[in-house]
Amino acid sequence: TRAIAEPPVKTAPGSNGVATSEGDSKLKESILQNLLNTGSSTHIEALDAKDVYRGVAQSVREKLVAAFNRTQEYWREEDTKFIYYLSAEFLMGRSLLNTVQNLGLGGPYGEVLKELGVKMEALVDAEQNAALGNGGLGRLAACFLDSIATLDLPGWGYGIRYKYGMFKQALKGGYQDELPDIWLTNGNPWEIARPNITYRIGFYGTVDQFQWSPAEEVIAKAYDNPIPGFQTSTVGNLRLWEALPLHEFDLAAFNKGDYVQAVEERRKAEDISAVLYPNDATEYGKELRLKQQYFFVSASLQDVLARFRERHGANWPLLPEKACFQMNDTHPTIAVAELMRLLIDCEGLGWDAAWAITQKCLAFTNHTVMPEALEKWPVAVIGKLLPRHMEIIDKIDTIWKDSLKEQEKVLGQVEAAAKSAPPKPPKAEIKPKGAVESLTDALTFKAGEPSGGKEEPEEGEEEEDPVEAALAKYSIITENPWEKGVKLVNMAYLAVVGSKAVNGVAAIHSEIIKDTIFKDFYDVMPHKFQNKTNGVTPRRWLAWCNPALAALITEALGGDEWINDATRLSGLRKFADDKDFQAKWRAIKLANKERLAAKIKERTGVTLPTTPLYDIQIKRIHEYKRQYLNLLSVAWRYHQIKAATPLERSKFVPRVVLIGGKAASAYYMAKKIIRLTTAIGETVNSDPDVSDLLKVVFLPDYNVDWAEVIIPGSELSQHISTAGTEASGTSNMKFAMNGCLIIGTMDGANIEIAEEVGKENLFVFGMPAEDVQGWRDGKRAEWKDYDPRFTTALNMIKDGVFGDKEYFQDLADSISDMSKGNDWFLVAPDFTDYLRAQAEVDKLYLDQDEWTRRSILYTAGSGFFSSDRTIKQYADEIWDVKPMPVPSS
Ligand code: B1N
Repeated sequence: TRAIAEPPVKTAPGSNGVATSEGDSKLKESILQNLLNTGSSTHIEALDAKDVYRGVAQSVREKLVAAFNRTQEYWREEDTKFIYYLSAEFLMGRSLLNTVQNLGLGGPYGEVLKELGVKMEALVDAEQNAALGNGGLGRLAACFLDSIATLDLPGWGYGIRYKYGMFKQALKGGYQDELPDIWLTNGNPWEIARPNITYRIGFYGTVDQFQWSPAEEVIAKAYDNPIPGFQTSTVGNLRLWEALPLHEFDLAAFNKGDYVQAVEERRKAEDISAVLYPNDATEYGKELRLKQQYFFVSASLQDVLARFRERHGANWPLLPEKACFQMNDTHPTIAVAELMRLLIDCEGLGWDAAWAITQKCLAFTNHTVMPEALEKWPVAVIGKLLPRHMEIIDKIDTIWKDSLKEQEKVLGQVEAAAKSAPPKPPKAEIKPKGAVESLTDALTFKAGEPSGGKEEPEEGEEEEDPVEAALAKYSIITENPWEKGVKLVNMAYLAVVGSKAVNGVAAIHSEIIKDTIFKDFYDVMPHKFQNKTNGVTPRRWLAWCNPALAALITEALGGDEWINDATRLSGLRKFADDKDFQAKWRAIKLANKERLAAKIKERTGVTLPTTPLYDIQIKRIHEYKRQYLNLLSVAWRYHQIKAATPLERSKFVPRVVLIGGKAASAYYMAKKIIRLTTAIGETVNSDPDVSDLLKVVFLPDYNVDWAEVIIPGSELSQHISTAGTEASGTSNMKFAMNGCLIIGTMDGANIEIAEEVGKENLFVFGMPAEDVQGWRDGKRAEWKDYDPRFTTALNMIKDGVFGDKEYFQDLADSISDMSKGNDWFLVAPDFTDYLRAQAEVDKLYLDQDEWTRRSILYTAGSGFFSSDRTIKQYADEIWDVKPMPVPSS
């Protein structure tokens, strides 16, 4: 268990400015006093876990806030350069254990709680998850904050204080049911409300002579969430904004007797920070979402500019030396236009001066090539909600394209275009599903959608200027390929043009974006493009979530320095073949499996054996992540076991297959995948022929705190996206850190994990990214080579072996008969090699020594995937921000 009574590491006294030498008695006093302050009593035995949690959390908060104040005051005095991480999502998870441990207070709190007869684990479970994010992108932002603070880098996160975070997933008859995430009801001891820090945010209205008069205004109010670093007294900050009405109460309406109208404004304003959009890399496009984006971006920029002005007056050219804004995907990219507006309209700068500053202050990270997630807002929507910004974007686009005419490379194209009247583009044909022209199209357009071919202008329509036509591919404002005449703002293009640096999140992904979605931009400004391979914090994702393994690692390495310098994990390599060490390693894995099995029992009622191989796939449910591939192989395994004789059965390697993840609420196929998982589970788990050889369980409501139990207890994890579709993945890194073997495709960060751990130690399968395009636009048409095992497994679903035959029909159809353009994510052609890799898994599991040796090598090779490494690279290569630790007085 993760009782902090036995801290995995000892913090050397004085190595952390927060861990004080104050005795147990003082700490005990503080807890008891805070129990009284939070309205409980000091008769702990009579309190429930939630009450005790609140008292203990308050006592921790006192120490946290004291260090937070010292850090922030010092940084303010030093007037140092800051990194501001702008993100619509921060998936923080729980804070109590992380805060206690990061502050180096695990030992003292453990002692006192023991004395008080309280189990730390019970307190941990009493805390609500802060789930202000969807998945990888939001959790990455949280890991980054941990590393920024740990590395003493002056930096803040900026986002939205959603009242409702990621929905809670329940199962209703095996189907996903979505429930609101009411996470603030018991209060939030980890935030500091800042009623004095407020900004006005405008919407709608008109522009006259560049002056915007918003028709609607709301207030953004700040809440600070201190972020403790580890083994440092630095405590960083996550500032989240809440939306409130400008006028509390419409007295005029009230006096007219319309009470409901009187509170209408309040309701409308509060809507803006009410709920996180639960779409991970899937469709967007709601005006409220754009409102949210502008709301938090404007508040954050106003906040930074206000502090700058206080210090430096109107010396705006100095701003890039004091602030860098990292835009986490396209969600905050309206920042390009907002920074321009604030500098020009509010601070009185000229266009060129403002543009030079903007381009030096902003940087952009792309996280996906999935076309549905690449935000393109209709000009009409931006024009209505943010009319002044639309003007600015229009002008940025014009000036940008004009500037290109001077670039030699572009000049050539433009001249050529001007000389010869352009050849008439072919009429756009509606191609069969999935047929695309190029890799760009393959990765950026969905099956069945037109692949970008321009339609021939109709009779009487204006012929386009050839120069303009040559420049069209660089346009930030483009025509909607599916709706003639509808203009869209490509937010990623706006970000690329407005930023000093653009990066992808894993080596392969950073290459793909240069070849596909940003190819034309890369051609004319290659210097902007970089890679920053993602990382995860080894504090939360190894040291705190897997205390027993952490203790063994510390013992083996002769110290806990690896927690802040994960590259030292490589020191474990020399223990990989050590049988004693292997036995200890294995014993810890087994204990973690038992802890996981107990959690599963608690949350699902299912009792699982702990001797089988624990095989896990946890991530958002998405067709590109191919949970379907996993399920088909499970169906095939089930079929084989059923068909086997008793003697043959004894040769099967027992497996527990666990799948967890949420489906976006409107994602039809993803919801069917969930139901297919539960349906297979119902059939398999109750079949006496199978008994303990195979168990299939869907883990409902997968979230950060679940992950902290699942990952340490897993032996095999699946990262099996179609090559070229998963930008990076970050759970693969967490699994590797915890010594879990990987079955995966050569996609995202799997490739770099294979490099670090040794490719031969992963179960690698599937076609490489380079082949995907060929499959999608050509090979699929003739391919008839269906693996009979694939057909058998698919037919089991179609024939109703798992029930719900009609319900699964279109799911089955979606991967049947590729020649008709189905199976966009190439499940069928990868199936054979996947089964080959799975057979290797079974075989290796029989050799526990070899399995354990590899497991050790995963942890040993995972150092590169610490977010400390990632953040150092951002700080050096993009942000130019230097560590600024608070001097010990
Ligand atoms: O970002 C992660 C990566 O590790 C994953 O591979 C990637 O899929 C994920 C729209 C997204 N990309 N795009 C999103 C999230 C919410 C939303 O509304 C898109 N998430 C990712 C971290 O780099």
